[in-house]
Amino acid sequence: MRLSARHPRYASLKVRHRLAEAHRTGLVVPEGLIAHGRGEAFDYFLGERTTPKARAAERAAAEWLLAARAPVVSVNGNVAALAARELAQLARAIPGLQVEVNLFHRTGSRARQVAKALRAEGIPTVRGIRPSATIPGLPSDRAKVDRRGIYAADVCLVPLEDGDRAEALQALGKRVISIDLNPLSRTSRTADIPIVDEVRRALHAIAGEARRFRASHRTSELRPFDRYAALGDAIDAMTEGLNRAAARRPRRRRRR
Ligand code: PTJ
Repeated sequence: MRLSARHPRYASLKVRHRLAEAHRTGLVVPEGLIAHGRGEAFDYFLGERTTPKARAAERAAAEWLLAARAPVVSVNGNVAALAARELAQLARAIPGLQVEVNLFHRTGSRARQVAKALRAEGIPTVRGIRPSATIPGLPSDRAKVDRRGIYAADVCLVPLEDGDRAEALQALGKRVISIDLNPLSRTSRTADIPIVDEVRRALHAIAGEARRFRASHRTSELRPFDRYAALGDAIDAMTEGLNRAAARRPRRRRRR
């Protein structure tokens, strides 16, 4: 299919096209396309921009990842298809950040495909292809992790995660940073730092903040973060977006 750059929704159509292609190769599962549609809807409400509170959460996330003893980012099919480049930026900006494949719909070949997509963007080491540990109390394949990666991590960045695993990671004493456009999801409501932003914008922003922190100072503590305020603000931003749209709604023309 040819997309015209003059189409008003060109950027969004290009992303959809990329995901559809990734689905054809098996990197993204059909459920991933559904998840993307849901994310798009929430991003519409946000005005497809990073809100100031999301930016503050991204700054806090950068600080935590730099201060962590063993930071890990967990990568599923959607994230690999959408944001492999931004993940590579993040890995460069945060020394010691481990990148681990973690799939809900897990097959060996999908895990290898995710790793291949990440390596193609310059991430040399990808964990999680042959899992060596299990997160207790989690019935899905998301429990399968790398003993030296997620299992040993103190801070986990989990873009497009499910609520069960966010809770299971916390039960193991890990701090969880989520990226999820749905502020009502269980993942967002569970995370220690919920980032309500689009995954590529969020990863890009965290990498930028990390570079700035490293150039100025480096903190060695995980400073408290007000997750309730972050979620409340995201809901407010979406409500305001909808109210503005309602105020601008086209009026029906009077028939003569
Ligand atoms: O590759 P797999 O097998 O691990 O499966 C990945 C999916 C995404 C299918 C799986 O994790 C899943 O089913 O996720 P959920 O439960 O649908 O949750 C995905 C969440 O991510 C939803 O709350 C969406 O609103 C949100 N989301 C979708 N696209 C984006 C997003 N958040 C940020 N940026 C996006 N681009």
